[in-house]
Amino acid sequence: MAEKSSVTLHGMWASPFALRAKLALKIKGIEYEYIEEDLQNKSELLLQYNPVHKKVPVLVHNGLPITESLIIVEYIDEAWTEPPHLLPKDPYLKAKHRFWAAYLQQIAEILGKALITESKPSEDMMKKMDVAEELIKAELFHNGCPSFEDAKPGYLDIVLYSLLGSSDVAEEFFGFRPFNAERYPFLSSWINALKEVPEVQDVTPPKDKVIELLHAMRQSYLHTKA
Ligand SMILES: N[C@@H](CCC(=O)N[C@@H](CS)C(=O)NCC(=O)O)C(=O)O
Repeated sequence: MAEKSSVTLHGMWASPFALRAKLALKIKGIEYEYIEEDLQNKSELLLQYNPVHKKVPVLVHNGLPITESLIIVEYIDEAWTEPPHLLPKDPYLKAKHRFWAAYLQQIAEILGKALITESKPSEDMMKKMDVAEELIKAELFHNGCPSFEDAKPGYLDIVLYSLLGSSDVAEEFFGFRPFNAERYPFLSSWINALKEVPEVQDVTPPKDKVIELLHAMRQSYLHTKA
């Protein structure tokens, strides 16, 4: 990889998907230019780079656009070959990480819908989380606890954190905890360990600002519904 490559990220400060790209760049130590998009008034460049979905994040590497957050994270890991590596090298382990990332993403989508309608997460969703709690621990952590003292977060950590890292925000805004440490001690301790990582703290948007944005979004949702 040429040293003087140009790297630009189009994001939106509160986007959990843009957070994935920011985390991957930060963990890999890649310098980049950041362009904050107004999602109500998207830049011409964003529309040109992501004509299909017209969404953030978009990573532009030496003029080439890469879209979709998970594809961006994998691209970053492959294009910058120096450690830390975000995905394991072993193909089987890599497949496992991708599998669990997709599973967590499914859960978060169900949770997201429940939060929009302001209904509590269903027992069905909680049971899906029970499966993640039990099997990710057994399969990937050999029943131990995640720790980032000697290792940097990787792909699966990035996905978990982007999806469930702000459950305290959800609790404050919606008035219920979608996700609790009693039922999910492993997932909770994993997220708590991630919250201690400086790279994670650097890119996490401020809680108060996110809550303010959620209030504004709810107002405009109620306004369009009325
Ligand atoms: N599947 C996409 C989802 C990206 C996404 O939903 N981005 C939102 C911001 S959180 C967006 O750009 N929304 C603008 C729109 O829908 O017009 C990814 O993983 O990158």
